[in-house]
Amino acid sequence: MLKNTYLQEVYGEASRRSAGEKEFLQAVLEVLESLEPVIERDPSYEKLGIIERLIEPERFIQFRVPWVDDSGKVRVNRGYRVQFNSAIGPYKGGLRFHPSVNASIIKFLGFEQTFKNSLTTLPMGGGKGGADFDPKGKSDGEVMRFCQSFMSEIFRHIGPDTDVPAGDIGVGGREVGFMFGQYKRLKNEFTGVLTGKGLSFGGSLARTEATGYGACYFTEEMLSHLKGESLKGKRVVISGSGNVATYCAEKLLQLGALPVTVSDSSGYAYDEKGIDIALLKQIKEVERGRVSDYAARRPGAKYGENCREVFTVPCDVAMPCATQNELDETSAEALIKNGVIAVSEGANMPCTPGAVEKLLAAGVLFGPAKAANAGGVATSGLEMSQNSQRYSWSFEEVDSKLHDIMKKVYRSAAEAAEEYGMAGNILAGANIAGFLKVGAAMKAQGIV
Ligand code: NDP
Ligand code: 2IT
Repeated sequence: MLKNTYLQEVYGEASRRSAGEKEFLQAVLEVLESLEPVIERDPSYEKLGIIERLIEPERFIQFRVPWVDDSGKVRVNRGYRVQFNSAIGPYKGGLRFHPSVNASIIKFLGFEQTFKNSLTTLPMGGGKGGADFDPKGKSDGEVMRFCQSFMSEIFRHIGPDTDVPAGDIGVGGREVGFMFGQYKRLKNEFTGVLTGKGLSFGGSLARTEATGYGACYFTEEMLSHLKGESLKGKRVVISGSGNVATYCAEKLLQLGALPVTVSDSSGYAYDEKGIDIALLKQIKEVERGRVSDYAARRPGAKYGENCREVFTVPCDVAMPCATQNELDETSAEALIKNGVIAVSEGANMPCTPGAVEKLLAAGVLFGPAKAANAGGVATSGLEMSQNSQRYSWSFEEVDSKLHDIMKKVYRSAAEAAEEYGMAGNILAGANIAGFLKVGAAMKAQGIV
């Protein structure tokens, strides 16, 4: 609930203008709630219309993506790119290919990305894009033709100093490779216009691992600072079984924790011995299979058909790594009842506002997405640096920079929370810290 009348008016106008864009408005409201003390302390934000400008994308592009399927039939999808905010650097953010993609989803992700990128300490503005294309069940040829058609439109809007897309749900190394090839062909330029590229053509070591690893580094910092604890020996419930979930599980095992679940939209696997990473990668990355295959092939693992029930599995820490609004109040209640001490968001906005409220009220540590999962885009920023230098760093160098960045992300969120009288509220702290840098840059650059 907003108490500040200026912010109430801004949110009222946003609700009118973006009526029906439920995920976008949810993300905006959460940020505005955190910014109340900041706006009240410094009236110039209001006078300069910083918040009104911050919630309105600089540019929103929607386009037709026609492609031909294997049977020769022409298909049409809808493509998007939102260029949300370029105050602190070129637009930067992933592309999502999933049937649920629409303007609201793309705008919520682009809005969040602006704050997340600011928190990384690197010079990147906020952007996001994607299409309502479903790569599931498509052949490599179909995916390639779709990616080429998608790039044939967005190539004119992006560039290594303008806007640098990457992966997200449904977009991994294969899709980035096809899109990079088409960009290079259209522009006759070999530049770092996308991140998450293959290692043989400019990709960064540790980018694949970065989001999951980074989420663990962040959670470790939060547990240590606020509870004097570590991940060692903790049972962890993970949702999702894609890029973020897989490397989150891998790092947890390295840190001596026990990840006991993975899920997809069809169900979840409970593996009390701890997730077998080699088997998970074989099924998900090589065979493009399902969590049900994992459960069937892993002795002792159990399978449940309702993916939301993954959060009923008892754990010390939960790391939702699948999609937005997957962890609701019922899931939060189940986690609290089972004694969870921390929830860290690997996915973007996986916890509903009601769930967050319940977790905070119960004293559960909460690592918000824009801080906890910032390691992916941070390492994309490191990939951009390596591309500009025409050089590449070792895995250890990149991983150690990532680790350092995640500590800084945590520290700046924790310090901002303290500074504004909300010590321990890392959600508010991350929103405030992310905002302060973007807000200062916007003030300095005049009315644009
Ligand atoms: P992947 O495509 O690799 O994996 C997505 C996973 O989430 C799959 O297991 C998928 O299951 C599951 N999932 C997707 N939609 C739903 C749904 N509606 N209900 C239940 N499960 C679902 O994507 P990523 O691992 O890259 O992304 C996961 C999350 O992390 C997203 O929120 C993304 O925005 C966020 N993120 C990703 C970053 C990255 O670097 N990749 C960086 C920061 C955040 P199924 O196969 O059944 O669809
Ligand atoms: O949500 C995200 O931060 C991502 N999908 C990663 C974006 C990127 O540019 O690496």
